[in-house]
Amino acid sequence: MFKGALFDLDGVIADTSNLHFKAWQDHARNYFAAELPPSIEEQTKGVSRSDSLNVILNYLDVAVSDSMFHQLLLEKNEHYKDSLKQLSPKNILPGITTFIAELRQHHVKLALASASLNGPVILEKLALSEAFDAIADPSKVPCGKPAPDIFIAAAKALDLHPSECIGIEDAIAGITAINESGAFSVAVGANPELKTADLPFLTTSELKFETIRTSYSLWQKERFL
Ligand code: B16
Ligand code: MG
Repeated sequence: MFKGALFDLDGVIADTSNLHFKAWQDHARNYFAAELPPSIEEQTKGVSRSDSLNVILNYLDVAVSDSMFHQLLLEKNEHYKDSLKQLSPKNILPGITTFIAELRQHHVKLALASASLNGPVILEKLALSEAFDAIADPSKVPCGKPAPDIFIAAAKALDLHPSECIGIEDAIAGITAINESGAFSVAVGANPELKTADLPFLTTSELKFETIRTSYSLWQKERFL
């Protein structure tokens, strides 16, 4: 049985990933008179703010000065934070409250492994801070997703080895990060590339504790064969 659950935030706990993309989309329109396609939304999911901006500038084939780069980051975050003003427990994705309660009933420890520097504020607004035993700080890890660092840090914050944990993600970069960390990866989302997860689900409402427990046990046994 796993002892820890390492949660991504945007797109797993709350419906905030579209707010990130909306902020980037508005930036692209205002500054570069351009539209960002859905493929860019996918490429920026789970990816840090500055890495996301690099993805967008590459797509637009635009070079900007360092000061402009920082200005764009700052403004994007202000815009994003404005959109969080109304955030409340109503924004928790379907099934997540029950899933978290089930994990806690089974004495599973919970850690946040989000790339977002706004993670602690968002958990607070969702009234979920108390449910989490630890929050891994993305500013303190050497590399962002798809590197495994944030999941390794989250497991460590729970005093666990990653292999004793499940990680839950909606982003391809995030699933790669969990797989590299040595934790058991659970994906939520319809993108076929998420099938590289140990256990993929289409939506958060399908996250079932018993299904995950059974699949994790098989995975553990196979690792030692
Ligand atoms: P911030 P996650 C990620 O959160 C988002 O998916 C990604 O779109 C965003 O760029 C990143 O956080 C950084 O967020 O600008 O708030 O620091 O999915 O890892 O929970
Ligand atoms: Mg995410």
